[in-house]
Amino acid sequence: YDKPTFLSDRNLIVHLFEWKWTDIAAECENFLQNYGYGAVQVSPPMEHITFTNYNNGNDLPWWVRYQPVSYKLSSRSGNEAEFTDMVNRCNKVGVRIIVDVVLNHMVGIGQKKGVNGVGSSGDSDFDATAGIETFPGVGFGAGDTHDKECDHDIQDSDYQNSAYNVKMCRLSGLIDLNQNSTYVQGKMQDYLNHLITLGVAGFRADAGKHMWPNDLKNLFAGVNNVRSDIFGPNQRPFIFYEVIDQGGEAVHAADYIEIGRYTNFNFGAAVSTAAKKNSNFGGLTKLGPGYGYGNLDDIYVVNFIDNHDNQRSIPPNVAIYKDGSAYKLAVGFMLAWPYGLPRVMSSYYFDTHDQGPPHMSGPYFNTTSPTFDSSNQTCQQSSGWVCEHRWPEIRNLAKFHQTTTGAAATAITSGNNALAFARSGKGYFALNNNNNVNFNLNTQTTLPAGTYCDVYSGELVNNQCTGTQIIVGSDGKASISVLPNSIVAIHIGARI
Ligand code: LM2
Ligand code: CA
Repeated sequence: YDKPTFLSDRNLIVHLFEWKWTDIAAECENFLQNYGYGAVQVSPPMEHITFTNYNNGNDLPWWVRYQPVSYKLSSRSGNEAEFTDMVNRCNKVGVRIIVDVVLNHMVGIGQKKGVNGVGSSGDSDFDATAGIETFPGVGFGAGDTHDKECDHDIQDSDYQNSAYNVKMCRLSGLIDLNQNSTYVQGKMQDYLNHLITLGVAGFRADAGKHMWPNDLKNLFAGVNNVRSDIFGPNQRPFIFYEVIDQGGEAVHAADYIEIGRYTNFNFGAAVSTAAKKNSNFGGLTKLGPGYGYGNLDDIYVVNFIDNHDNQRSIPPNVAIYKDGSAYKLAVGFMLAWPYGLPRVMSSYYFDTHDQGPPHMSGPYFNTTSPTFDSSNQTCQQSSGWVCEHRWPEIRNLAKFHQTTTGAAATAITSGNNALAFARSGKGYFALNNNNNVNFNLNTQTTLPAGTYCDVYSGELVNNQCTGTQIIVGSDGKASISVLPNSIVAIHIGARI
């Protein structure tokens, strides 16, 4: 489950948070395949709650996606036919689909039955009244939950003291499922196998921390291999677990590494702290296994700067799209430094925590599509989508990530709030996190002689650099001057 089921030089995930299936299909074809993105993490595709009275009927929060009503593929992002078309079209251009699966729980206690938006079960409406808890759309009842063991919320102190309560009690009121039951496992296996039959590559297991690793092991053991016509013979799905473990808690990320990877929140925290100038960026040349708590071996971690949850914290303890160059430096470093499997966040603009994705007025449920600026391929702000993954600096570092696949970091230079390293024979990366002084290098790049385009300030277009040019001599050396709060990155895929 550790091994990404992606094309071998595309070990990079982009989370297209709340995107519609039709838009993702087009994005795979028109953009992602050209920049080394290997997989899309999609929002949960199952049927979820809806309601009509939120924010005076003008919005529907993003978090409805984390309240499953059934495992039918019917959601704000689209229906089963659209989902299937997306998987097919993305696979065709070598971009995989990773599904966010919500297996810990169903809806929140007390969520009203009889929802009447798109995605409701219609004739199989659920009832989430405490003690009743029936979900005819999937076939779960109160006996399939952890109510007997714990019928109240996880308390803050449980995170320090009780792994049992973290796994058996309700996560903010959400009806907690018993993954130890073979009946419950069977229903979940049906769901996961359905997705595999449609051609998905793997799963992000939501709320992984709140389920027992041993139950997950048994659950996934009953899940089929991914399709051999797409992935080759005998391939297991790629799986990573949402486990927030930054130390000092009862549940450890290390408990999950036998059954897949975990979301390494320690990576984004360390890089963001440096990017926000609260620690020395030069120290990150050691970021990897053993760097600090939770940074386990390469094959166990999915790394990211921010995710859809912590970008909404007030104030965020990580860098996010609102941080401008600090964010570009953080994501740029993640994409250049060879550690773990990186995931790029792609957001919509938001002002408040709960705010849903861009949508039509009137039928609030209808998400609207991103629109693109034809001159530079970015998303138009007026469409409401940020599309960090299309920002020139980030997409070109994504390409750097692809081009340098498998090349070790060598010739590492650690400066004061600055660092630089080669990706042996494939690329060179230098980052300056100072406000006032340039970071000047006269350095061995390990690259063949030639004229390279800095892909942070520009790119290679019609055999010319639109940004800075860097000349590498026949001895592999180059003079590089990195401006304050900036990056210089060159690679063998962008050479004149
Ligand atoms: C996750 N990872 O482990 C997701 O990344 C995170 O976004 C999910 O929480 C969480 N697990 C559960 O799937 C979000 C959101 C919560 C929201 C839940 C359920 O952060 O605020 O809770 O989804 O939709 C909401 C309300 C909360 C209410 C609950 C139950 O905010 O006040 O609790 O629904 O109705 C009474
Ligand atoms: Ca649980």
